[in-house]
Amino acid sequence: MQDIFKLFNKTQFFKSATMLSQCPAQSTAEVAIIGRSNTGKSSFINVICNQKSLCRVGKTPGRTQHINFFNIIDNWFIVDLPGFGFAKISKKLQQAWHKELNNYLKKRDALKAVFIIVDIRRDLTPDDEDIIKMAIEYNLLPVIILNKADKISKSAAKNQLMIHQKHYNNEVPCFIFSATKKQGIDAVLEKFYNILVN
Ligand SMILES: Nc1nc2c(ncn2[C@@H]2O[C@H](COP(=O)(O)OP(=O)(O)O)[C@@H](O)[C@H]2O)c(=O)[nH]1
Ligand SMILES: [Mg+2]
Repeated sequence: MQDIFKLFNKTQFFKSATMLSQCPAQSTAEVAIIGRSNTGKSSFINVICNQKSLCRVGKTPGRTQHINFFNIIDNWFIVDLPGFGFAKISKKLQQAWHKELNNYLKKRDALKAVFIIVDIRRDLTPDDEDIIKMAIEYNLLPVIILNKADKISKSAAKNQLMIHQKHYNNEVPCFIFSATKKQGIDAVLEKFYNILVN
């Protein structure tokens, strides 16, 4: 466990892309992080890498949809996908992005899993559910991260976990997490590492 922690701590920003065709060619295994804006994607990446400012937290997304690649080691990457569900971008741009995302999930050989970051207090959005459906269809592992667990009681968190697990017949791994309280890191990192290795 300590070794995995050390490995992720080495993660560095690699590049920013506006199109998925600009994905690094040397990647052999990568995990994409996605979710509605403000659910804590940037905080999640910072915390699993035990770094303060690898990703900018709380930054209002602009008009440009950036995809950020972080290099864990050699050919392993964490991919920070733009958050969806904010009003600033036009319908047309949103549709274009959905198409691009669909292509990436479908065609990117290096991609192994998609971590969907959600606010534990809220239901999954139709976008979240779409991503999970697409991931399953394209043979990727969807993983649900129930973030901001510090905002509710332990029993309420467990209850939310059970609801999500039941909804997907225990076929989609779900984790209770808090980026703020650094809760749930060990289990999530272990999962992350196993995905990259296999
Ligand atoms: N209470 C609480 N707040 C969080 C947690 N994770 C992120 N936040 C806050 O939620 C806001 C959005 O976080 P950010 O990482 O930028 O979300 P992103 O838009 O999905 O990348 C920030 O104000 C964070 O400090 C958490 O686990 N608990
Ligand atoms: Mg962010």
